Amino acid sequence: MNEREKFMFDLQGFLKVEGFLSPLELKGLNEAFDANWDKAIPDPNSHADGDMAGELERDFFEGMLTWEQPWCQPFRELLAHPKLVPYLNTMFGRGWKMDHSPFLLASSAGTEGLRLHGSTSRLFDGTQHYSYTNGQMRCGMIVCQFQLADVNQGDGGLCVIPGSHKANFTCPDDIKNYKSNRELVYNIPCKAGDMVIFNEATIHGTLPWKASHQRRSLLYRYSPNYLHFHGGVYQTSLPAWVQELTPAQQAVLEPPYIYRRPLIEEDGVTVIRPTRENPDGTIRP
Ligand SMILES: O=C(O)CCC(=O)C(=O)O
Repeated sequence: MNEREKFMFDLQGFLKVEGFLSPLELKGLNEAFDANWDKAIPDPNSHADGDMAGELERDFFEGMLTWEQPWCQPFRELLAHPKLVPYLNTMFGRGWKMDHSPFLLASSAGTEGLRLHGSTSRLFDGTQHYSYTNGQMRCGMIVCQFQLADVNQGDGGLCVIPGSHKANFTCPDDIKNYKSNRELVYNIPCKAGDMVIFNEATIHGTLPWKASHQRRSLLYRYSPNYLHFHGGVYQTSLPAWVQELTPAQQAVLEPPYIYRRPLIEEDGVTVIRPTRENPDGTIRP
């Protein structure tokens, strides 16, 4: 993560990384969805009031890590992607984990949005926050959104209020439902293959989808190594299929804990196992 990207993420509470996915990775992910479209379910988090409303609900997919081969493989490759690890190491410090199952949001023209939400800085919430102290960024949950189709400005989809991760006052309801002060809300334009990383504390949501082509946004959420944000079925040991993954990919799926937790190096391959003599897993010359 370079100095320009650090400046932009600290300032805005989100960052766009252009061309994150290679054309081959993008193709593999899209083909996996094309082959499994029957697994779509209606969005379980639907909440679109005011001008976020639409005639259709978003399509939602999860559980892709356990789809049959070869369809699960492109999703597994993203878990500890060597281009992603430096961003997570910078935003969290060393030690982070996947929060819950990756999921896809898909929309066609006329699909509703999602009310703006985000914890800001108004109240202390360790699961959704941003701070910079002693030369280190710290974040609660981070969302990595991989765009599998173009998003032109005005198409709809992911939107943010830039800088709102540092906001101190309550966001009024008529801004949250997109009825007022629309100029505050930025619909991030992307090309297929771009990634947007945002802090869950940044006010964000979904604008109704207007484009004639389909929205396809794939979301991976990561949290600091000691916490788990999302509810649902919570596992304290790894299921058997995780043995099929690389050591780095397995480390990403470990439950929340600190003591002797495997730490992933920036190459996305090397896993450091802290010991009694080296409890923080620091690589020493
Ligand atoms: O990308 C979107 O449509 C919104 C995602 C969202 O609200 C979230 O990840 O909390």
